[in-house]
Amino acid sequence: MLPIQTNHSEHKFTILCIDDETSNLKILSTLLRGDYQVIASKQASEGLAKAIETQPDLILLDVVMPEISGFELIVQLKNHPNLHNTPVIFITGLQSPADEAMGLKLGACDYIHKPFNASIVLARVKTHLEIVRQRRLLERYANIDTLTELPNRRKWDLDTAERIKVYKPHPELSFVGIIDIDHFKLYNDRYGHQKGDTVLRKVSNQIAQYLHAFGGHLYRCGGEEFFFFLPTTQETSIEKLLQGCLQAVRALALEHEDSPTAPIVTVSIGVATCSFANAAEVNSALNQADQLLYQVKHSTRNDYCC
Ligand code: GH3
Ligand code: MG
Ligand code: MG
Ligand code: MG
Repeated sequence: MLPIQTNHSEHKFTILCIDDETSNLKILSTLLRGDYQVIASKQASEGLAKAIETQPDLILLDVVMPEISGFELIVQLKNHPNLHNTPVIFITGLQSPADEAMGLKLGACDYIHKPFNASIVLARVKTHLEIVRQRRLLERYANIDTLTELPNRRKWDLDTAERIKVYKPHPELSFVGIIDIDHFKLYNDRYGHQKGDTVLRKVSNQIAQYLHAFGGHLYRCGGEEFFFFLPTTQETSIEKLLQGCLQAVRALALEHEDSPTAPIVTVSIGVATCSFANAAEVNSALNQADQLLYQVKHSTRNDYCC
């Protein structure tokens, strides 16, 4: 996840300046380096390479350059999957409304005329970086469940799409699974919703930590239901790994006196293999995991099925 920077953060925003005139780069660097980390590039192609490599937070871009124009370069920047959200401000001697309109149409967030006024550049840079900060904050909150602080269902969908995108033929099989707390309604009835919330937090964080050690990720996808992704396990069999997961929850020894399963909080798990070839395959694996979870729920609970 992207870092969230604030004006007070020790980690400064990075600004990439691309301009074919050394004197412009020097003035911009001097102007900005007090508050920001500045990277400068005299050539458009080198600027693109630096943008890809450093993923700056903002790009200041000249238009008239010998090799590739700023108008051509912004198209490449906006087409790059890791840069399409990076704000670009044109700083240029081209002053006609038609040029300005073109720059904005191509995706620039702002357009500043040369010779530029230092205070105006600083003010506009600050404004656009504040928008960057707010967008990252929103992105982060959109992907996190506030109670458990685990990734949420939306993040599961995004990560699943990403896994499908990087799918290559003959992948190693990985696993998807569903975990559900046993007799949780009875827990709430006996101990109250607030203590229930605490149990949700403790149990889910324990499982997330456990799965993390095996390269797995846990997501809160329903009230007391969690999806997980787990890569192929080389050293440990999936059975052993799931037994370890159940044991990690039991080790918390959270009292649940009304549970017909055990006097402590337990969970049940359904797991299926998945190669992430396409969305239909993932859905089918999740359905299978759900059915296997259902089987556990209708036998002993506090167990897994795969
Ligand atoms: P089973 O073993 O079959 O899963 O039984 P269960 O009682 O856990 O299953 P059921 O689906 O009937 O109940 C789920 C309960 O989870 C009901 C609901 O009150 C509780 N729950 C869901 N979300 C939250 C939450 O955010 N906080 C708390 N405290 N309880 C929640
Ligand atoms: Mg120029
Ligand atoms: Mg449930
Ligand atoms: Mg339950």
